[in-house]
This record gives sequence, C-alpha cells and structure tokens, in this order.
Amino acid sequence: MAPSAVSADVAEPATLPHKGGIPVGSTKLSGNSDAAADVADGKWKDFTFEPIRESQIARTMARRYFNDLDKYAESDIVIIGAGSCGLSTAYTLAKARPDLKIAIIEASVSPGGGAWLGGQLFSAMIMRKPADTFLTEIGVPFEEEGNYVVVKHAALFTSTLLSKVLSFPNVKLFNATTVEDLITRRDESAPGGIRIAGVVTNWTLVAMHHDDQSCMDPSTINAPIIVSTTGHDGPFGAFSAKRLVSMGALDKLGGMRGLDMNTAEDAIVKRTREIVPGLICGGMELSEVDGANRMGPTFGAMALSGVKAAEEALAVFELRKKQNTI
Ligand code: AHZ
Repeated sequence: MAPSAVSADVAEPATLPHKGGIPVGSTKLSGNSDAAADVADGKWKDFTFEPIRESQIARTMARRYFNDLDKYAESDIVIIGAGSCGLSTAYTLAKARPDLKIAIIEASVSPGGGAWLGGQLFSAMIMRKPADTFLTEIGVPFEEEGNYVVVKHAALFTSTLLSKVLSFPNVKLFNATTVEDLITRRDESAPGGIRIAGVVTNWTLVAMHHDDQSCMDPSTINAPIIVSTTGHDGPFGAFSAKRLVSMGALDKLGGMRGLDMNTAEDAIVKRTREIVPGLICGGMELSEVDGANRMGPTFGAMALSGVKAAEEALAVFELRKKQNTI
C-alpha cells in the first residue's frame, strides 16, 4: 500500500516553532545580552555563548554541593529511596511543611525506582481509584477506565512528580548516594531498645567497592525522622527492614508474599507507619516487614502510601525532634 499523504488538516507551521512563538521569536527568550537578542531574532551566524573560565564551573558545582552537604547534615526528615513511594512522600511533606528541611537519598544515579515503566516493559501506568486524586493533585493527565485510571506513560507520572519535588526549595536530592547504615540512640522505652536518629551514607560508587578497596568510611545525616521506601528485597531493596532485623530492633522479616492486587494495595497503604521510633516505612519495603502481598503493576498504593508516610511523619515529628537533640 502506498504511504498516505500528510493529512490536509495537519497544517504546516508557518514559521519554525522557535521563531513562531515559543519560547523565542514573539515571546523572546529572557536575557538582556546582545547574544540573547540574536537568539530571539534567529540570528545564528554571529551567535556566541557568554565567555567562561573552566574553573568557574568547577567551583560553582563544588561550592553548591558542599553547601548542601553542610546544610542537610542536620535535616528534619530524610527519605531513603526516590521511587514512586519516596517521591510521593517528599511531595506531600514538602508542600505541607515548607519550613522543614527534607533530604532524599537515592542509591541510583537516576531517581524514580521502578516507576519508569508501567509493568513488564510496557508504557502505561495503572492506578486504582481513589489514587487518581494524587494524579490530579500533581497535574498528571489520565484516562478513566471505570475502577481505575491510566496514565499514558509511567515516565509522565515519574518525571512530573520528580520535577515538582525538585522544585520545592526545602528539598535536596542526593542521588548516586547510598544509605549504608542507620544512626541509632538507646531508648529503653522502645520495643527494640533503640530509636533511629539519622542515616549513614556513602557515594554509591564507593559503596560498590568496599570489597576491593581499603576502608572508605561513610558520612552521616542526623534527622529525627527517617522515611524508608527502598522497595522490596533485592540487591539494594528493603534496606532498613533488613538492617533493623540484623540489629535486633525487628524480630524477623515477614517476607513479601505472592501477588494479590486487592489485598496488597489496601494493606500497604493502611499499614504505612512508624515501625521503630524515628523510622517510618512505606511502599514495597513494608511488604518485607509485614509479610504483605505484592501488587505488581498497579501504582496507586505507592502514591497513597507516600501520602500516609508523610502524615505519620508529621504526627510524631515534634516528639522525635525533642528526643533527637542529642
Ligand atoms: O534505588 C532504589 C530505588 O530507587 C532506592 N534504594 C534502595 N536501597 C537504597 C539505599 N540507599 C538509597 N540503601 C536506596 N536508596 O530505593 C528506591 C526504591 O524504589 P522502588 O520503586 O523499588 O520502590 P517503591 O516501594 O517506591 O515502589 C515499588 C514499586 C512496585 S514493586 C511491585 C511488585 O513487585 O509487586 N509493585 C510495585 C507497585
């Protein structure tokens, strides 16, 4: 069959997009240099960037990063893992409490966890109602399918949520950074005799070489509340749950059970809670704590577990902050 002609109702743009309106041309790029005016007018022949010395770039990046390390060494809330649950937690907390300093520690270079694809290697992301309320809150479009809604691509959800989270001035994402351990304080009143008082971190590339390099000590972040959302067990997953077991603060791992969407999603949201003083657990990491079912490729519970984790964090924040002065 011959290729069909371009449909007549798809009009050719009269001008190239960058000249026609967005963001240059009639709207103009902002900036007051001659070069900016040339770009706005589409004059590329004499175009040149503003001059730079390489050290300016190196110093700017280093200064900003080390300022952040200094600023967030004492955080109000640390979220471990920037998957769909951790990012939903961060969004809810940062919006509710702009006065709190929130650090997100993500082991991978790329935040988002398992939420870049909807399931298997498919694109669409499914959320069962009422999780559509969270999509509406963050401005992600979806299609109605009765009891559930569909986002056309999981990456649309993840990139939108990520951009909103990173736009909050009270949030810092430390990616390519692994939580290697938890900071603890003795607390005889707590079931396991400890309270969690921060995280022990290392750059992930360093953490990956503990077996073949000499000792490379980690760094630390103190915080009265840690929200752990590191996903179900795997090379990195269920980090805090496993560490709490090995230090005797949890009896044993419940072990994630087989797939049952109906049971799993309700359980994860309802049971998102503080499992040890100072440590709130949400998302699929919780399935390892409680022995909850997995849900597979339906993400509503991750978003709403994030909302619940934020609520649980704020409910105990003042108390834990008072306890965390030492
Ligand atoms: O890289 C991990 C991922 O981005 C990160 N992470 C894990 N251990 C870490 C550590 N330090 C720092 N020690 C760490 N970061 O945590 C993130 C977890 O994201 P995820 O998408 O795996 O977990 P989630 O609970 O947000 O979402 C789970 C999604 C799943 S799995 C599943 C099933 O198998 O049934 N169903 C759903 C919806």
